[in-house]
Amino acid sequence: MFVRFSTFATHNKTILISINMKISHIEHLGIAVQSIEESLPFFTDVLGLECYATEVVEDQKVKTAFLKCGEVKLELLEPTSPESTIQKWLDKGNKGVHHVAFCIEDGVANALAEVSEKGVRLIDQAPRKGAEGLNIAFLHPKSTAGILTELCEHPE
Ligand code: CMX
Repeated sequence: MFVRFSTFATHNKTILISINMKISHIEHLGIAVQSIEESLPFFTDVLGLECYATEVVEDQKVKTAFLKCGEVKLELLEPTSPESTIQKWLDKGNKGVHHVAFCIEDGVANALAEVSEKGVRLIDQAPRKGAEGLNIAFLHPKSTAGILTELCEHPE
């Protein structure tokens, strides 16, 4: 584990903040759609991205379609039930980018402990299995600048 320090000046004071977790890249953007079938042609036929996999994630009540855009993936999320968090979000008039997922190099569990220590509200108290077999955990948008944030890592 390594420690970095973030510094910023405020009210003429410099504050040192230690950061142990390391984000390597944005793993994917989650995009909520009512219908993958209707939404996919924009990404494939207009943007020219390749849809390389679809998967139903039962416990999240979603069907997903994955597209590759360089190192970053787009994850289209279609609700499979009225109780799906995605359906509830769409029903409130939202659509488009639903969450941002960051790839953590040195463990989601460690990162959860670190961000929790800094006062961030956790949705998942411990990593769980997500789409594509990744270990994932969500942070609540009320403490992440309004962006539903996912931390994820590839299993060993
Ligand atoms: N982005 C930003 N804010 C969001 C949000 C999102 N995607 N979803 C909800 N919110 C906000 C709402 O706007 C609301 O704010 P206000 O109180 O100001 O209106 C607040 O969060 C609470 O929202 P809610 O509608 O009452 O919904 P819930 O509390 O029932 O659930 C959340 C919200 C984020 C806890 C829930 O959606 C969750 O647990 N998400 C993580 C899991 C998930 O999203 N799974 C689907 C993807 C699965 C996958 O990728 O495989």
